[in-house]
Formats: sequence, C-alpha cells, structure tokens
Amino acid sequence: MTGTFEQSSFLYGANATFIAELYSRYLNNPASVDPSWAGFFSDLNEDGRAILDELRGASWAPSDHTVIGQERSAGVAAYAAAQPSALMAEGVGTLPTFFTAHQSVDQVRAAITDSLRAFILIRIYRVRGHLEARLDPLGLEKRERHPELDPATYGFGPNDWDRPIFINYAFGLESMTLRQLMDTLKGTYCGHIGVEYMHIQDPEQKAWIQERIEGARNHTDFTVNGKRAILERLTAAEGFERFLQMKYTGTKRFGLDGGESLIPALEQIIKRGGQLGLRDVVVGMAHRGRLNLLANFLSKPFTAIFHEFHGGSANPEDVQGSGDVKYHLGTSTERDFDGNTVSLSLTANPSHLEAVDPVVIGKVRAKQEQMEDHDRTKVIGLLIHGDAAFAGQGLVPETLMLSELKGYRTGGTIHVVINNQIGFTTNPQYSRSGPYCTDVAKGVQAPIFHVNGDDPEAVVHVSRIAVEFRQKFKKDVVVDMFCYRRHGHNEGDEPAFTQPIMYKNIRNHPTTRELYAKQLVKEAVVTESEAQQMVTAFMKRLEDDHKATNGYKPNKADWLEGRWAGFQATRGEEDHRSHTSVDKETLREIGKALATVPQGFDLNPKIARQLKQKEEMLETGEGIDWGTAEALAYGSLLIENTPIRHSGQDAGRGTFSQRHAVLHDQTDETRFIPLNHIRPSKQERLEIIDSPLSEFAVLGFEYGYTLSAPYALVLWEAQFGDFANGAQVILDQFISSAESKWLRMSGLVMLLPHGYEGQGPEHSSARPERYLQLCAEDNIQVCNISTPANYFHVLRRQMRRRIRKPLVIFTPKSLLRHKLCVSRLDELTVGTAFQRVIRETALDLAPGEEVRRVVLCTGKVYYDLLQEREARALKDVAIIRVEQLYPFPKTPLTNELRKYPNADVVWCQEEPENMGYWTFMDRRIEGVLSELEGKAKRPSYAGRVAAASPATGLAKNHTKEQAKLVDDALTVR
Ligand SMILES: Cc1ncc(C[n+]2csc(CCOP(=O)(O)OP(=O)(O)O)c2C)c(N)n1
Repeated sequence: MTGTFEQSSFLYGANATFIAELYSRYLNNPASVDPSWAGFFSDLNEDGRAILDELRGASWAPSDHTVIGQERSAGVAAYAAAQPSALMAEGVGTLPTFFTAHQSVDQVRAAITDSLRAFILIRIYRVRGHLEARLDPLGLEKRERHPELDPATYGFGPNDWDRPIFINYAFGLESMTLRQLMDTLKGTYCGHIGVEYMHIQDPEQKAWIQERIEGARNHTDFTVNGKRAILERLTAAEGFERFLQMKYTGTKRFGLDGGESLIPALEQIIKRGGQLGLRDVVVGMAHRGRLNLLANFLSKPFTAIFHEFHGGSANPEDVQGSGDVKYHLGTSTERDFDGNTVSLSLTANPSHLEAVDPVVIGKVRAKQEQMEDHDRTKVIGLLIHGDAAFAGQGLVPETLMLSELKGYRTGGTIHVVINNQIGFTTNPQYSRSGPYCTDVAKGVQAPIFHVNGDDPEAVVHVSRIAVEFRQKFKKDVVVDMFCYRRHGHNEGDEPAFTQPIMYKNIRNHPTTRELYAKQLVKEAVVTESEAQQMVTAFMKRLEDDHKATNGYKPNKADWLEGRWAGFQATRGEEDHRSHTSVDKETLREIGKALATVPQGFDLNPKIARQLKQKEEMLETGEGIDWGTAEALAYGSLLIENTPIRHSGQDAGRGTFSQRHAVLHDQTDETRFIPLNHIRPSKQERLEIIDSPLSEFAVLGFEYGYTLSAPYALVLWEAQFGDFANGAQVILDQFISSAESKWLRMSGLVMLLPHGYEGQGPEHSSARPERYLQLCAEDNIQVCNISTPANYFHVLRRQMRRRIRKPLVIFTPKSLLRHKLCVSRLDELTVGTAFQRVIRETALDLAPGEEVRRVVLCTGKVYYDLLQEREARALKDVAIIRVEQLYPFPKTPLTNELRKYPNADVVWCQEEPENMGYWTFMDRRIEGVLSELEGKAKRPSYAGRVAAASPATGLAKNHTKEQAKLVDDALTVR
C-alpha cells in the first residue's frame, strides 16, 4: 500500500485496526469473538472479505482520530473499568472519537457495525457503481438494479437512513447519514459517468483516479466561457452533419449525428494535454464521424470536403494514384490552444476496422524517437473506435498488448469509443459477450470511463481526466461514450428495418445540442436567441464555403513534406540505381566489432566459436555467410548514420539461431549488441526486438513506424514466412496500396523465411504468389535472394536511394548454413552492387549458342539445380537466377537470355504450379522471349504439380518431389 491510498481510503485508521484484528481472530477461531461479530463475518460476501483481507495485510498506524483512554466517553470508560481486558482485547482502545462519543459498548458496537457496512457499500460502489450508471441517452438499455448496490444487502434497514455513520473522511467527511452517503455514492458512481478502475493493480493509479473522481463527486463546474465553448463545438458538429444531409441527401458520410459530444471531448483532450506537455497527436479512426472530425477538429477546409462530395479529387490533377473515398482520407494540421501549439494528424485508413490502430502506435513511437521525447509526454496516439469493432476485432487486444512492451510502448494511447450501441444492423447482445464493448481494455488494466454522450459536460470532464491520467501514468486509458446513431449505418440505409423501437425513440429524441442549449438557457448562461444565433452563424459560414466550392482546386498534395522532404515519387517499374558497396577496411572494422565483447563478458562458448569464425571470414575475405552479410549491411548503415529497427519473433537470436545480434552473458544474462559498439557515439543504433507472438499488430506497428521515419531501416521478420498471412490486412490495405490510395510511402522490409526442406505444409512456403499478385505500378519490391552478398546489397539499397518502396524478401533457412551459399568479401566492396538477375556463373559451360536449355529460377532451388547439374556433369544447361521478381528485371534478363539463342527456357520452382512465381513469371518471360526471337517462344514449367496444400508433410514424398522437379528442369528431351 502506498501513502496516497492509505490517506484517501476511509478504511484508514483506527477502526480498521479494530475490525481487522477482530476478523483475524474470527478466522483463527470463530468462537473467540462475540457471536454478533461472528455472524456478521460469516455473512460477508466476497467483496466484504476482500476488504478485510486487505486490512489484515496492512500495517496501520494509529491516526489522529485515534482516541486512547482519557478521551473516552464516560460510558465506554465505565465499561472499560469494569472489564478492561475484554474491551482492550476487542480493540476499542484504538477507536476514533466518533465511536467513543457513544455511551455504551453496545452502542459502540452498533456504530462500528454501521461503519463497516458503510465501508463495504462504498467499496461496492467503487467496483460496481457503473452498473447502475445512467449511460444510455435513449434510456433503452434495461439496467437491472444490482443487489450488491442496495444497502439492504448489508443489513441497513428502513430506520437506518438518518443517523450519522462514521466514514473516515471518504468524500472529505468524517461521517454522513446513510441517506447522504447513498446520494453521494449514486451521484459519484451512478450518474452519467460509470467508472471502471478497481481492476487496476497499481495502488497509486487506483488512488489517483479515486481521488480525482470522489474529490469533486465526478463533476467539473464549468465556467460560463467553458459552457459556451462546449455549446459552440456541439453547434458546429451538429450543423456540419445537418448541412451535408441537406445538400447531399442520401450520400454516404457516416455522420456523427448522435455522437456530437465527441468534438468538445477531443478539444478538451488536446487543450488539457497541451497544458501537460503534449505537442503532437496522431489520430486513428474509422468512418463514423470522420468528416466531421476532419472539418471541426483538424480544420480541413469545408470547401475541400464539399469538393470531394462533388466527386473531386483530394489532390491536384497532376498527382496520380487511385485515390480513396473521402471518409478514408487523412490530413494534418497545427492548432493553438492557450498558446500551446499542437500538431494533429489523422492517419489515412482503409475500411478494415481497427486495422489502423497499430499503424498509429508505430507512427507515435517513431515520432517520439525523433523528438527525443524520452518520457513520452510530447507525442501521443488517439484512437477513436466504434463499439462493435472495438469488441469484435482481434487486432484491438493485439494492439493493446503492445502498450507496455519495451520495444513498442508509447506511454499510453487514449481510446475513445463512439459507442452508438449498434454495429451496422447488429445489436450489442449479438456482438459481444461481456457487458461492455470495452472489456478487452481491462487486460492492460486501463481505466475505463463510460459516459452518457447526451451530457457533454460529463464527456468533457472524463476526457480531461483521461488525458491527465495518460500524461501522469503513461498508460492506455479508455473513454466509452454511449450515444446513438441518428440515421442508418450510412445515410442511405433504413435503420427501422432492424431496430424499429430504437429508431422510433431516436426520431423523437432531441439532439445533444438542443438538450445542452436548453440546459444553458435554464442556467442563464446563454439566451435562447444567442443559442439560435450560434446555429445561424455557423450555417451561414457553411453556405458561404459551399458557394466557393466550384472554384476550389486542391493546390498541393500532402506528401513528401516534413520528414519526407527530399524523397522522390516514382511511377513506372524503373531500376532505381544506388551505391551500396562498402570499402574493405570499413567491413573489417565492422567484423572486428562483431567479434568483440566487453571485458569480463561471459560468452557462451559456442557463440564464441561462431564469432571467431566471423572474424576469420573477414580476414580471409572468403566464406561470408548469410548472417554475417546481414550484420555487415547493418553495421555499415549504422556508421553511415542510418538507424535500424528490426523486430520479429525471436529476432535477436534469429529463429534459426543464425543471427545472435544480441549476446547474453552466461552468468548474469546481461545483453550486449556488438553492432551498437562499432564506433561508439559516432554511429546510429540498432534496435533489435523480440516481438510478442503477434503478426497483425506488430507488422502494422512497424509499417506505421516507417511512415514517420523514412530515414530508418525498419524490418519486420516473420518466424516462418507463412505466418505473415495473419497480417494480410496490413499488406493488402497499407503496404501494397497506400502510396496509390493516399500518397503515403514506406521503406518497410519484410523478411519471410521460405524454402522447401521437407518441413511440411506450414514451414515451407512464405506464399510468394500472394505478394506477386499484389505487384503493380511499382508499388512494392519482391526479392528471393540466393547469395549473402546480394542480401547485403539489397538491404543497403533500401536506404541508399531517394525513393522508399516496401521490400519483401523471401529469406533462406537451410541456406543459412549451406556450404555453397557464401560470398567473398570483394563481392561487397567497391565496384559491386545489387544484382537483380545473376547470370550463369560456371566457367566451363559450353558456348552460349550450344547451350540447349536455360533454367530460370529464384532462391534456394538454385543450389539443388547446381549440385545436380554438377553431379550429371551437364555442360549445355545454363542456370540464371532472378533475384528480384518485381519490379520485373526485364533489361538484365533480356541481356542474359540473349546469350542462349538456341536454348529452350524452363522456369523451375519448388512450389506447386498454382503457387510460387510461375503464373507471375510465365507471361513476363514470354514477353522477353518474343522480343529476342530466339528458339524459345515460351518458358515451360518444372515444379510441383498444382496442389491444395503448399507442401507435403511426409519427408519421403518431399524428397521424391524435389528430385523430380530438379530432374524435369535439367533433362532436355
Ligand atoms: C474488418 C471489417 N469487417 C467488416 C466491416 C464492415 N462494416 C463496416 S462498418 C461496420 C459496423 C461497425 O460498427 P461499429 O464498430 O459499432 O461502428 P459504427 O458504424 O456503429 O460507428 C461493419 C460491420 C469492416 N468495415 N471492417
């Protein structure tokens, strides 16, 4: 227990000692206490017992309220005189004055009993008061009275309501009558706000919330200006939707109607956050209310929005791309609150609900690092959710789970749920199992504030507490705003088909603004005509801006600005050349650092041997393996001041024990990352992170990171390539299409272990076909690389160009230790570069004209082909490796194929015919061949037959299939 909790708790003090002692005695021997106490303890429910257990465990000091001996009232003193030992044994000797003022021991006992019951009642309201809170603006939700919230449950009868009960300064008072206490409890915990915080295990956080709520009875007394500001924001929120409804009736806008309190709530978060050091907010949200937010929160010009309603593009005409519907677009702006400038950016997002969540968090993390926001106060993520999506989408708990992890934390995200109590046409009882859509947030012990959206002051009040909590404790926090959806799911939908009662009610329900305006008129804060004037003025402004729409032209596209300034846009599948070689001395310097550990570091002997081998590779310049090439690429980028972030499951060691980027002292488990010690203080850092067992959230996070950190090499590594399909949405909706839809580039690298080695259906194929099918318009790069040197170059190339494109690499498994899969140091040094196509390398092959077959392939199968060709001593079969599949390397491939005019051409792959690369490469190779006019007109296929499952689970079959496909590829009939 910390001091704060002790002081605020009304369980604090002498009465607690007394009760706890009695309870202890009762637990040891129920007969040792008075039968009335024994009865009381045995009737206690779980919560009562929890309180007493808490008390028994605490070391309570006597408080100021403790009165010993001389201040006892006469009655008690008399009793004590008669039976001193009995009374002292019952602990009356430590009672507060409140009790000692009573005249007899029976009265003292009765008062203590009252008090104990009151304690339980107060605790129960803290835990379950929210269950009786009036949260639903429509009043449709049937909330049963909860028996535990009824004082009768604790033995209070009809005659007990008006005598004072000792409550030990809970709510600031020594005592209250039961009537006053119930009013206070209901006012605090069962009004328009229901708070869930008793699941939080950290006593300081719990106590802070308790004080914040109970101190002011969970209420803010807004100033006149504050109230007027709320009304103005509501007027804008409502007016905007009304105007769109009038001008564009039936057009989809996913209106905020019914949830207008969101706007003043967000304003409060930024305003109060600004006072607490907030400078940058990254917002993620779905469709609902997005346009309203863009206009009324992010200051996107109304004319720009109207222009989009007229079918206009958000970007100037010369900017290409497929664009997106208006309610997916993002924007950014700077706003000033009381002299604090706060940058706000809304991240573009797809329809896929909640998919943007980890993307936002990744962006926040990158920005925090850039702004050196070490205590994570300046930059926060603000996620706005729908109730059905928050409860239903598995990405929500995946993202929440990142919140406390060292490699991903951002100091807490503020979540606001627009809980309109419906998901499209589905009622809450069909869309979640728990009582609240927010239950999932309890898993990270976030406090949750449920609030009635028709009480804008309550919404603003809890929003303020939420941002204060986040800034103080750097933890996630949730505001769950109960509201309703005035129209159908979109404005063309008829909601009464499925929710007739709800919509009958909504039709007669005044708007939040109307209700609030009425309240303020009653409070004499505004006059009726002033409230009306606000509406008229706002509508006039919209009307004026609407008139200006026809002349509106977007004057610039919002990309390649800020951190992206200096990068270039590309269109067309060009070869983006770059300088990626590194001089020998530098590579040797990196190699040395790789093999050096601090003095006294207790290195595992096997690792020590491996490091020695690395050193030798660098010295001899021979036999550089995959892991070493990667380390050299990383090391060289780091000393060129490119930070690197590499995350994935077990990434530090490497799934295949190939990386060992993090060394572990065998005595004390100290971690050491050699690559961060090449040129200490004159290099950037490698952050290598063992990720949680998630693909969707982690890939989304890393992608988000790249959006804010174009200068960093960011890699996500799948444990095995197939597992990336758990993150397919990030790939489809962001990585492959974001540049086209939203002009958002990314330099993310995906490392996907791939290759057929007899490990069965799930550890063989990274599903290259999926990635290749996504390729168009120069959107991503897809590579399957066969040499350590080429891997070195492709990683460096990723950072050494003025463009950024996501890069998918199918990475090897068995090749990590394959004797042929090694490179020479001089393949990394001056004069070398990434090879999109690797030509035939055998020196003793027949002249080109005499070659009868060219086998084209990619990745690991090359070595199977090479070894078999050698075994068969074939001199008229050439093997060409396509290292970059997309952008398709037409020029180098043409140049290579030209050398073999009389050969037929085979595409060889390990994957089944309906998978892998074949359908992607077939027509492209045909295109090359048709231009060459050699013997071959089309490539033929050598690989596994089409199959439902990517690979067999039977080792024998695997070997047979593998041998056959190699044989097919090499046998010229
Ligand atoms: C992943 C995903 N599944 C399904 C949909 C289709 N869809 C769009 S909105 C919606 C209902 C969302 O309800 P809720 O989260 O409560 O938000 P609301 O629209 O009520 O604001 C559904 C099912 C979607 N967009 N994304």
